[in-house]
Amino acid sequence: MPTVALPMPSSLPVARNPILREKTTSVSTYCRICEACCGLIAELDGDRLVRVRPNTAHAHSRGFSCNKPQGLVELTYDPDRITTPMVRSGGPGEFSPTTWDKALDICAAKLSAVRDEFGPQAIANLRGNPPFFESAGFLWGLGFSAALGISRNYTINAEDGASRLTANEALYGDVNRFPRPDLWHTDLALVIGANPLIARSTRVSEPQSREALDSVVARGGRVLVVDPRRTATAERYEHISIRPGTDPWFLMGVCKVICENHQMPKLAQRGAAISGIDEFVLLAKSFDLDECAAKCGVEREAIVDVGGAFTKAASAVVYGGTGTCAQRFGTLTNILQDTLLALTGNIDRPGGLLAGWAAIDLTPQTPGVKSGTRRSRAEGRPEVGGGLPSAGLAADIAHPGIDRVRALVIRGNNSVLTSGGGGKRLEAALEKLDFSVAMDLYMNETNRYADVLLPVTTMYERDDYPVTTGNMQLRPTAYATRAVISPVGDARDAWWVFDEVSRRMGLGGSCPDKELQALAEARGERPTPAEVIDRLLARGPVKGLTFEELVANHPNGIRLRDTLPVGKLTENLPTEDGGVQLYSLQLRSEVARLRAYAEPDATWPLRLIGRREKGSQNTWMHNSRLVYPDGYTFAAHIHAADADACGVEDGGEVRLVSAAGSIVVTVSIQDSMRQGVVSVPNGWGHRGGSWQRANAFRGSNSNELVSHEDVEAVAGMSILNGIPIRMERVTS
Ligand SMILES: Nc1nc2c(c(=O)[nH]1)N[C@H]1C(S)=C(S)[C@@H](COP(=O)(O)OP(=O)(O)OC[C@H]3O[C@@H](n4cnc5c(=O)[nH]c(N)nc54)[C@H](O)[C@@H]3O)O[C@H]1N2
Ligand SMILES: Nc1nc2c(c(=O)[nH]1)N[C@H]1C(S)=C(S)[C@@H](COP(=O)(O)OP(=O)(O)OC[C@H]3O[C@@H](n4cnc5c(=O)[nH]c(N)nc54)[C@H](O)[C@@H]3O)O[C@H]1N2
Ligand code: SF4
Ligand SMILES: [Mo]
Repeated sequence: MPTVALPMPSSLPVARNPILREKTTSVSTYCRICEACCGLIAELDGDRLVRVRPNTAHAHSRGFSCNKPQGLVELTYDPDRITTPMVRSGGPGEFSPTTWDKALDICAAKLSAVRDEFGPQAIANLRGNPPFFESAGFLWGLGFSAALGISRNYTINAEDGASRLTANEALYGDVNRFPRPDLWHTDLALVIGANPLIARSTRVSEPQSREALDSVVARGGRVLVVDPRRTATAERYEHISIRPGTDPWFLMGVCKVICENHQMPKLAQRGAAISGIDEFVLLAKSFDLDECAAKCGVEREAIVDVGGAFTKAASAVVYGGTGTCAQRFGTLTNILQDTLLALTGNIDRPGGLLAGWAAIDLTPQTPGVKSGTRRSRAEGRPEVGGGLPSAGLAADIAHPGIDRVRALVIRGNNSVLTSGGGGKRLEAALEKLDFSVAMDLYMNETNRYADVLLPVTTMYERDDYPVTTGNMQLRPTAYATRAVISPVGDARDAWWVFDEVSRRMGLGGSCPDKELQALAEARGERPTPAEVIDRLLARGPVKGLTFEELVANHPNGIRLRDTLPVGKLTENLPTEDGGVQLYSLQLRSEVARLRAYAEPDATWPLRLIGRREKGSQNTWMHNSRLVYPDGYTFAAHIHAADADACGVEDGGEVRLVSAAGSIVVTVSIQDSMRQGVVSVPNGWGHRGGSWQRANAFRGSNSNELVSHEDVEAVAGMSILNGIPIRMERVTS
């Protein structure tokens, strides 16, 4: 791995030195709400955070930030936030305040009791999205699980990107071989099932996703956006409207066009070594272009055009998102995304797909990690990349047996609203636990069933370094932050909570670095997150970098490289012959399934898809007045022709019905919608959380329309997009 010398203290204009914090009102920090992790300047009045703004000089975000961090300033001081430890004093959601000491003792005693009687497998973690961006909580969480012997981790991966991981396994032999699209140097970008102008970045950490895509066009290239809805991203570039859930037909059509071009064999040789190419070419050629076009609802000419564009482009990438993961053929779609790049020689090549690179890279280094070697106990859902599907948790708690889940450690998760088809089932199951503890900013629809609720810090109240997103950056940088304010009320950091509970259980601290822990304990102290970060930095490719050095001397971060390394993505591939596998077992089984799949009959004429609104963050930004002003209306977007067919007018109410359930929503007629498609924002349906504004907005939970049983075949992902539904007018 190349070594990078530490640049001199920032050559970029320095905002304000945080060391001078007491005397100034502006300090540098960074946002940890989503993958982008943008640099921010926080304006303080004493110890009170007043405002945040983008850091125009930041090496990573270069002046971008959205409105969410300002929304989080409001949430930090929100009276609805939980800032005192609480214990259950009655039914769900009924809590009384207590002290940290008492709350931690209860957690230690109850977890010990379950562990002593039923063994560590009776305790499980339930982790949501926000904990991914909190490095110390992430690291101490690993240490906590190791100390207690917890091996069951339920996560939101099966609603997010598990099928990307199973595609990595099919193609590169390892769920952790993660390709990153070299957006800054490519000549052609196909954005499929993603909306980076609103969601900013997924599976990459790139605040400037719009500028990156604009740069493709500026270089004379093209940006093609495949989406059933004319999103902000589709609007800005070239839109290809597709029928939801049919992406493999579109991508296979594109592959066929590429394979039929006589230049293809020569093109394929430009990139990494590929296996199964002849077999794949035969398969692609066996598809009929007219059938592909009919199935995906994209004109044949458009498919031919895209195939031609990939053949001609000097370099090309595909950028996929949740729209292509959380659907019926998620794994196959992801496999085909990379396949068309393999066919055109764009794997492990500048401007194509490359491996990530970071000063701290925590990607597991064990080669050949497979999915599904472990499964959820009751329903046999696959574990992918260390995560069991949160939708499988309810059955693992409720289904009788000696190996039931009996205790749960919940952190930053709201699966009652976010897991596919599992919400009500999970609510019933949570009541059957012997014990559960939750760490959150709010009491939400899920943790209101916990026995103990622990108030944890917001990103403004803790030190951090982007440990988990570093490897996702397209232009590697390093930066860190100290907490910019003291915790509000009694809020404490999650890492400290983990450490306290494992110590009180008599199992030692939860610091993941045992050597460091021993050294600190010899001094009568406990190790800090900054010390762990320093040790991880010291093991990385950048020499001389420390947490304090970054905080004190590099408030705008440091640029480490302008490019990602070439050759690393396919270096020592743990596949049979070391090549990228184009004709994997997964591809073959999924193509057979695709061909056999019959769309449901006319009882279900419409298809449901999700929508991420500007400023939303899954379930938890709805209490912010800035992001969700008073006039906000929760609405399903529909096409005018579908409204006519249903006899509903703009602003009217409809019942959306799927085979799994039904919800009532207000409709908004939008010309951005494709006919036959209904789009409903995800993460709503608040009831019973402490967030009163969120509860007051009328909003339904689209996951009630998601099937619990009918899941994606390889990764076990919930099918959240392309759900067959019908729409009925509600007459009051
Ligand atoms: N239908 C449908 N369902 C979906 C999706 C979809 O597109 N459509 N998207 C899926 C995706 S991609 C994801 S990632 C999941 C998200 O699913 P979840 O992670 O379950 O939900 P979130 O709303 O992100 O956050 C959960 C909780 O974290 C808390 N929180 C916020 N900040 C912090 C913090 O700093 N520390 C702690 N401890 N807690 C904090 C919030 O208050 C909230 O209660 O939803 C999935 N569900
Ligand atoms: N504002 C905002 N930003 C967010 C979040 C948020 O909740 N709000 N959540 C964050 C999280 S946790 C994540 S994982 C990322 C997700 O990042 P993205 O995946 O980029 O986010 P989405 O907006 O859900 O984009 C999915 C797109 O797929 C389209 N789509 C739906 N079905 C299909 C289909 O069958 N085929 C195709 N081709 N397209 C389809 C949808 O119309 C939508 O435009 O965003 C992050 N950023
Ligand atoms: S894009 Fe994501 S990381 Fe950047 S400011 Fe918005 S929420 Fe924060
Ligand atoms: Mo996500």
